[in-house]
Amino acid sequence: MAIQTNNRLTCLLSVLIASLYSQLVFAAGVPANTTISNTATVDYEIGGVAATANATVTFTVVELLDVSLLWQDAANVSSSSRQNNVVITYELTNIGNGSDQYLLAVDGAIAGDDFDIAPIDLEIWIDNGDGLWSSATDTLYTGANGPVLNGGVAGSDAIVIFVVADVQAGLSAGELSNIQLNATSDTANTAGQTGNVGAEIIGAGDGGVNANVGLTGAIANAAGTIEIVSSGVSINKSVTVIDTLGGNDPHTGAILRYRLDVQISGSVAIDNLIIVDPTPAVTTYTPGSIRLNSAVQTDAQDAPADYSDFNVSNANSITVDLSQGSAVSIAPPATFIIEFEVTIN
Ligand SMILES: [Ca+2]
Ligand SMILES: [Ca+2]
Ligand SMILES: [Ca+2]
Ligand SMILES: [Ca+2]
Repeated sequence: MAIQTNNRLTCLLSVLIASLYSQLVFAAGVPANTTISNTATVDYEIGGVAATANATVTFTVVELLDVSLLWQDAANVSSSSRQNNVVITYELTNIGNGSDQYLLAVDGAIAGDDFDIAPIDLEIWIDNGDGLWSSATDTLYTGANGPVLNGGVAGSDAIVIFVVADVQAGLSAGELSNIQLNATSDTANTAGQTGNVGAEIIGAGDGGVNANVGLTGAIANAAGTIEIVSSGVSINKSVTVIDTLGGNDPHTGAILRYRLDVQISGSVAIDNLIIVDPTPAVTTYTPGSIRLNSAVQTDAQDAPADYSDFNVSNANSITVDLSQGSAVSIAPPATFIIEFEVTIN
């Protein structure tokens, strides 16, 4: 009878082992390199005497290599034709159960849209955690510094990635360009198993456990779209003559009151908008005559009192920095009126 009981016990444990194995190998939620033990107990009697047998199986969870990449912008990213630093946002997530580093690549030459962006005009940046791109605080991807994400640790499994594009000139409103970001598991890539779903990479997982290439093939890509929108800065210049006799004849001594109407249109914010207007020949600038939207501006370079000057930033010219030392991005629509006076010599 003892032999029969042992056979039965062996059979039960085999089922248990098979069941445990199938669950553990594919349990992405359990961190890689986690040890799981399970002890089975069998109670029985021999000749009326109670007895107990135990059997323990121990597994170490293997690492599953899986990755997800999603485009995050709510709509097409607007750009004017010829604009720098157009930012497309993606989220990279390690949906495996271990720690993995990722190789990143961007492709600006996707077919089936209206235009391509040259590789030299595309950069990949890794966010510092605030979700906003800044060249001062985020990290430029160089090929060797891909993000390390841990799918087994909540909060350490995802990161925002930016593609920053310089869009060329000569494009028309409505034209689209799809920009594809690719992320590849470094572990799968190193083993030459990228895309090989189900491949087992011996000893390549966390802590030396085996790594399995998951259903994503350990590679992901996502495309975001840039859309060209109309945008522009227009400037219109006019002059009023105020002569010394109360009329408007441009003779010696007459005042020329110049007016510049600057208009920002379209849907893309304008940066570094600086207006420079040289004093015409045979005229003399009237000190203290600069007005911006009717507000008096000083001739001195005295920001932040104002951002206008005469003959400081540019020789014998008025200069009005509407972007206030690169601090202000001007969103359309916006209108500025700049006035200044000169006298005919
Ligand atoms: Ca790993
Ligand atoms: Ca394209
Ligand atoms: Ca950031
Ligand atoms: Ca000033």
